[in-house]
Amino acid sequence: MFDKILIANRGEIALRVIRACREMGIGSVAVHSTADSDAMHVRLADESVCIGPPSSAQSYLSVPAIISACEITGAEAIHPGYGFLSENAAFVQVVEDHGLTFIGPSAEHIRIMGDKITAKETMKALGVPCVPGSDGGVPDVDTARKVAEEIGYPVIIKATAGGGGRGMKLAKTPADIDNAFHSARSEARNAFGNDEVYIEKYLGQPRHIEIQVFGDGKGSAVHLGERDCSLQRRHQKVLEEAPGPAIDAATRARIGKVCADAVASIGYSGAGTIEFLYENGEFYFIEMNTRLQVEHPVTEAVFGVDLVREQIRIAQGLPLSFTQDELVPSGHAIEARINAERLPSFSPCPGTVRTFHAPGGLGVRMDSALYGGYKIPPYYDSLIAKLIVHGRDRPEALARLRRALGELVVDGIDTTVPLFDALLDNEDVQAGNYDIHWLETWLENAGA
Ligand code: MV4
Repeated sequence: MFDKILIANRGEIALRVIRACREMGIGSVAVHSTADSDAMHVRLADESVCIGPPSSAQSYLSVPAIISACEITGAEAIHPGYGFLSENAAFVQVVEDHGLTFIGPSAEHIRIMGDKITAKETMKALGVPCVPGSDGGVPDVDTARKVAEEIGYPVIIKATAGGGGRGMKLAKTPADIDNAFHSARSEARNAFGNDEVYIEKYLGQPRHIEIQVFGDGKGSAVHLGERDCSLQRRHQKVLEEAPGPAIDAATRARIGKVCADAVASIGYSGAGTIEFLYENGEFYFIEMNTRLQVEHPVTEAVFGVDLVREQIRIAQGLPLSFTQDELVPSGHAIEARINAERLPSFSPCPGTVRTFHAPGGLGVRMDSALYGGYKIPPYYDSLIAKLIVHGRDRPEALARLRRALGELVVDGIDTTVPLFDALLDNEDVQAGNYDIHWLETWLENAGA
């Protein structure tokens, strides 16, 4: 049993982990930059250590500073949250070399999934359905042209070191392939220091469906259904829901089993998310995330489990606290990601929060590190709150989200709350009728 966990993160996710620690009787250590001395995660943790100046590179991403903070406080394990060092295999190696426990998968699994070509080859070999495309990397434009002819246009060229939408180029016709290939390569070289690329058939109107999985690191794994995260702007998720409006119980059980079996057979440990494009009733694997995700609370709501508690248990070598048969989804959950941004441009809007009042009541969860008088620093992500609602069915969840948004007060800064009010008025959103391009198209039309 861990006595003390260090949380290598800030904001709402640091609070999320501190809360799980407290319920488990485990001490918590917050780390913070000088810009975050007054942050809620510092106040809520049992102890805190200042690890550097405001810039993330010198604080939340500083491996020596974080390892030192463990040594100073006697923390035995590190929870990375999401972002920052959460998918950094070299960091995991350093953590383990210092006799500490990383709360997450092995460095090896992070490395495999971080390289998108290797991830896809691994998943394909495990029987996970993938987007048709090149077998491995594409070394030159002639090979690119050949593969594209085989799978048919349009095609998309992706960087193996990319992910999350970075380093992708679309080729609609053979005339585009030369430019797409060379610009994907050079962008990848500049952005990631790795210019290896691969090709896929471009899917025109898919949904983004992701499956939550959990491995015990000993060859057993379960799935916790899907989330539909199609409502995105510039590869930033805006609203997520579970279950997916387009997914029925039989489909969930089928793709869920494929995913659980895949991660079980590689001996995966901890939380993971397998991302798919879903079009015309078919799933196509694109990437696997080897961390807890921002939108994990919708899964927690629908399955009634504490995923952070489960991560901590697995990291201690304990068994999963549920079997697949015990995991039965109930009702519908929706998460609204509220950012400190000014509409309609979505430009970041840091500043001092004058008044903060969180909504409450039945089926409402607010994950936020905000408080009245808090000064949002300009150095980090603009996410300020996740409002998660749970209802018996989707209409109830939608009504509850509208009601909760009405109770929320954030004065002194601009937020994206008005966007959600408008989305809830939209009949496509009400019907769950949207794909990955819906939100950007709607925003363009709203701006015109
Ligand atoms: C695709 C695609 C269409 N076809 N791959 C963007 C993020 C990265 N995870 C994968 N992405 C895409 N890959 C093929 N073969 C379209 C996207 C895509 C997208 C995917 C999920 C959610 C939003 C998106 C927005 C634009 C493009």
